[in-house]
Amino acid sequence: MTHQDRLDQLCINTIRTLAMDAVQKANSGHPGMPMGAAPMAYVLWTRFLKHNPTNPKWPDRDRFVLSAGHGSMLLYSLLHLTGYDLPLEELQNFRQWGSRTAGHPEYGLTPGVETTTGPLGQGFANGVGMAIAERFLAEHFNRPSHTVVDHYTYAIVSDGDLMEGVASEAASLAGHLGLGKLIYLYDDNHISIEGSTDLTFTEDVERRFKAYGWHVQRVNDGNDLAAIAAAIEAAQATTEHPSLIMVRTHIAYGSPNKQDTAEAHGAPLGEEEVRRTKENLKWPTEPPFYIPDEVLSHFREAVERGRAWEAEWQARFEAYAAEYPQLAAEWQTAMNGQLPVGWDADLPHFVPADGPLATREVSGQILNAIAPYLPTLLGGSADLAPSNNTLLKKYDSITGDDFSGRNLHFGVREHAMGSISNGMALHGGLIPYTGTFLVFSDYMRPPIRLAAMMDLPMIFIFTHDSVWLGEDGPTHQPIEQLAALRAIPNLIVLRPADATETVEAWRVALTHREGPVALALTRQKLPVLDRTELADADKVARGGYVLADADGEQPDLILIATGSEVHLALEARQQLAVQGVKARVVSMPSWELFEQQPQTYRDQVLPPTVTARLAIEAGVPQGWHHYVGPAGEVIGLNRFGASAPHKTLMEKFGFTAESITSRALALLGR
Ligand SMILES: Cc1ncc(C[n+]2csc(CCOP(=O)(O)OP(=O)(O)O)c2C)c(N)n1
Repeated sequence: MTHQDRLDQLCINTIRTLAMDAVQKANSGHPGMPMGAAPMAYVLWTRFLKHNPTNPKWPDRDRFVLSAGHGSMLLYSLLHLTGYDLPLEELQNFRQWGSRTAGHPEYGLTPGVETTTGPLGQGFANGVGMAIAERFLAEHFNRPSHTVVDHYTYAIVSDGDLMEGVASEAASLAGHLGLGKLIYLYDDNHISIEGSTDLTFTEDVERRFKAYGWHVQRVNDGNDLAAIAAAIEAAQATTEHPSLIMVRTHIAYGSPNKQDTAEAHGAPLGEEEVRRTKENLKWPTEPPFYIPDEVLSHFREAVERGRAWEAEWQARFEAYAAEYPQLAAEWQTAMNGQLPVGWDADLPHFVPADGPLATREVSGQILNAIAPYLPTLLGGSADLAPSNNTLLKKYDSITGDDFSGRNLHFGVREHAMGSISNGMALHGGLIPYTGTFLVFSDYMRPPIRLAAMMDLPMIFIFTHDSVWLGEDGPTHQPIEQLAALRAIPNLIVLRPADATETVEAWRVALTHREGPVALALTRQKLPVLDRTELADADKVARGGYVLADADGEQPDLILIATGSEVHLALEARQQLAVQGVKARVVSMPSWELFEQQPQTYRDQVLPPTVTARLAIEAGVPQGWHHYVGPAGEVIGLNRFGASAPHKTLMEKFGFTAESITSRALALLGR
């Protein structure tokens, strides 16, 4: 054994023992995965990963995703050892209240964590998004002999990751696009929670990934550092295909009784087994969390190396900025997540004569009006672009050979579309958007939830937002989807009532940077409301506003509606006026934005003294009682839809001005 070999072993065993000790102390967690995957992680982090521990946000760093997020102690050990702002006490407080070492890696909580992982498969797909972002930004910003975007995206993925459908969707697209700078290490340990992967996972992963168009290699011994390094080098040299390196590892490597068993997956090894494992690894049994000095100083070389890398990049960037000042400024704006001044110069303006217009159609006009001002606005649809109106008409499609276009085609892969777009947002520099039917938001729920958890400024476009899509019938008609989206904390759901509100909804979507926005847009045409008679739509940003009032007097009744039901409420208001009933119409495009308003504003819109309230929305009534109160009622849908023309459905389901009027009169006891 050379000195270097001995040092390598010490470093790897440090990762293993830190994981064992932290899980043991927390009495909870997953020791096995970090113990098995430590060698590949060590090789990657000390010999390949271009990162700067003292500036985790250096824009051109390599991205590293621990998709098998349950092995979080692997990542925390690496972050601590290589010199990120994650002191040893944080590792000793693993999984405790207030610590920065949560059970699964959390983006925004721990410096150096690139994405929140834990739900298996998500990290896999996030990495694909990061690699797409890198390639798009490189294409857009790099110039001959001026390379400012040039990095790899690495991940460690597990059996569970590869079993999840979302990984298949993402792998298929990554292979199709030939993402050569995407390199995944597969922790092929043959164990998941219920036991051997022989129970459920016997497919030929190698041939599967080759079929997707990936470059696949095998490392038969997960402790063979030279073989791991050689495979990573070969993966880097493969520029036209993403790479999967299948590394045969052993869960809980070194544990005399738990290695290669599912028992080591998700529970502490136990005091006694920890002791025996340390003995087996020729490690001092005391103290816990022991880090030999030479190990720390070896890992900490990452700090100087990282500074030098960033400094070298900074010099490159300055030379670039000198030659291309405008591009450099554009880059800065994009990377800072800012909108260029004047981005909204060409936002369309609508008057009633422009209508009727479907809000999806208006959304398409808006996208095309802002795209020239937002060079890194990048998105697409899951094969529904013509229906979702997500196409940027003046721009080409992105293909495996050419990333100069602006239209991404996700294929029929909603789940991966969401997760990949999250990865694009996490990378930075892009404004990602997605498109599909509202009913298929169910297929995207995991990434929407994670976007909300990570405060990602995602824009999720959902069209065909109600049963009024008509003939496609119940399978395509969203009923509970609005309620389901509203249940996600930190997600803003916006359902604009007409073209003008759609413009304002998009304004919110682009300027809201602290979390995702879901736009619910109609398939069918709606009248463009007459803003000379009604309130301005700029109050969309307040979530709800008085659209039409009862002529300065206290209203007898408040009609609250969203989206395509608002114009019906306005018609009902007129019918009620004929009957001597003074009704106020509140347009409520977003509950979440309304809830953020001061109580005084909310009370102005919904005066507590007016208890006769009727909410109208073509979806489950769930949640509306909060706004209509005990004396109010909801016109909603408590059943799945039906296949029929939309006008027929509106009559059958009681969504006409006449039926709203009679419900209102009944509510008032008339
Ligand atoms: C979407 C999702 N489903 C279920 C789980 C619960 N879970 C955590 S790890 C795991 C499987 C573990 O197998 P593997 O990925 O091979 O990890 P290893 O046992 O090698 O650590 C499961 C089912 C999860 N984290 N995410």
